[in-house]
Order: sequence, then C-alpha cells, then structure tokens
Amino acid sequence: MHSSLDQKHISGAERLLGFSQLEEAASAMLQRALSHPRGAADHISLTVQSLKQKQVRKHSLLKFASFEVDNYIQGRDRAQKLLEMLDIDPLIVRNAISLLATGPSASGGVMRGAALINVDSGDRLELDQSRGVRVSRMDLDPAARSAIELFLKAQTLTNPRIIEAWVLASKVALYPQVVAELCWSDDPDYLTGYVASAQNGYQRITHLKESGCEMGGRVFFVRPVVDLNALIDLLQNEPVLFGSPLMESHCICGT
Ligand code: WAQ
Ligand code: MG
Repeated sequence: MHSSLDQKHISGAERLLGFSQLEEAASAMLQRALSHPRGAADHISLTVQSLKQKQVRKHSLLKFASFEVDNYIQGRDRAQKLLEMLDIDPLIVRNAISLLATGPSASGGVMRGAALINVDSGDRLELDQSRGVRVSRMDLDPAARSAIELFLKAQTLTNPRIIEAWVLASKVALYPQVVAELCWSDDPDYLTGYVASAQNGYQRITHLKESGCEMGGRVFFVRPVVDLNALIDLLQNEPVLFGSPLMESHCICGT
C-alpha cells in the first residue's frame, strides 16, 4: 500500500501472506492510510501480486537490541558511533544523518522509499530521489508471530510498526552489498529509529528526532562494487518470510 495527500507521501506498508488473510490485511491497510498522524490520505494505491510458495525464501530476523537515550541529540550521536563501528566514514555518516533530518527527497521533503549511499564516496545512488527504493515482499512467518509479539510485549513494545521495521531491516541486511541501514520515522509522534546491519543486528535507538517533526526516512549504505540494478531488484522483489532470531542475543543497552 502507498498513500499520499496533496501528492506528498503519507504512509506505505507491505505484507506477504496467504490468500485467506488478504481481505483482512487490505482493509487494515486502508484504515491505516485514512487515519494516519501525517493526515488522512486523498490517494491510496493497493497492489496485490500472487507468488508461488516455493519462490519464498525463509530466513531468521536480525538479533534485536534497544539503546535508551534521553533525547535525539544523544540518539544521533549513538547512531553515528554505531555506524562508525561498521567502518563507515564519519563524514559520510554525518551527511546521511543530516540528509534525513533536512528532507532527503529531491523536493526537500520525505521520500517514499530509501536513499542509497555509496559507502566509499558518499554519493547518492538511487535513480529517483523522490521515490527511492521501496523494499517489498517480506513479512513475519505466521508460525513465529506470537512468540515475537510476546518477546516484544515483555519489554512493553506493542506498536506493530516495530515488527514491520525489524522485518524490513532484516530483509535489507540479507544482501552482502549492504553494509548498514539508518532509519527514523517521518511520523511526527514516532521518535524511535534504528541502525541495522548483518554484523550487529537491529539496534533501536529510543530517540532519533524531536516530537512534532515530520522529517524522516531510510538510508542504505552500500558497497560500490555492486550490480546496483540487481540489488535494487532483490530489495524490491525477492519474497522473504522471517522467523525468530536467537532470543538470547537480546540486550537493553545504556547510552
Ligand atoms: N522501503 C524503503 N523505504 C521505506 C519503506 C520501504 N518499504 N517504507 C518506508 N520507507 C521510508 C520512507 O522514506 C519513509 O518516509 C521512512 O522510511 C519512514 O517510514 O523499533 O515507522 O514507516 O521502534 O514512518 C523504526 C523504529 C520505525 C521501530 C520506522 O518508518 C522501532 C517507521 P515509517
Ligand atoms: Mg511513516
């Protein structure tokens, strides 16, 4: 689903599910587009595509950790350090953070998808800087859902967007050309974001922006030696269902 208001991106969501759940999921998506904190959409597109079950790859989610910070300044500092620990150039990281803070789209607002940044040069690689790359065709394996929900509930984490973001980040991290992802929401009341990587997992940071701010987005840091079109095709089209990670890897980290 993708929705907009006055041609500005409002929200998007992706599911990968059985035919019997289609109606319920479609109706939940419509509801979501119409009751969104960024405004009620005036344009909603819903695309449904069928897949063969044997095409669907299975994988486990990234390991999961939360970093508690007091404010977004501390949070961005933490994100900077986590990305530098993955050997990304400090200046390229700083530029990526300020890109999301100021509006990554060509028009200066939010993008519908993610920006791709070359980890060696810092250059933007996506062809359309308003759309970016939209990761799609991923979901939680229904067999894993209740255990994952219980695991999160035990930490008072009940917002469904946490699972969606964890699943999306786990798909992005599957591809060896991706070094890391940085994300925070464009929703004005959702302040938590994350750094994710195959190496260190899904690392939530409780504040990455100020309340009321409508800027946000995603940056994928990618190695330059890639067949970029092949990577974009996998991000957009490869179907993947995610199961439980090793839960003992969880930790709650201080600043
Ligand atoms: N593929 C690529 N980029 C996307 C996608 C997608 N499928 N969906 C959204 N984006 C980009 C787009 O630029 C949005 O403006 C931006 O990400 C933010 O999307 O652990 O809710 O759905 O507590 O607002 C992360 C923390 C929440 C969750 C992220 O993002 C947690 C969030 P939103
Ligand atoms: Mg949003």
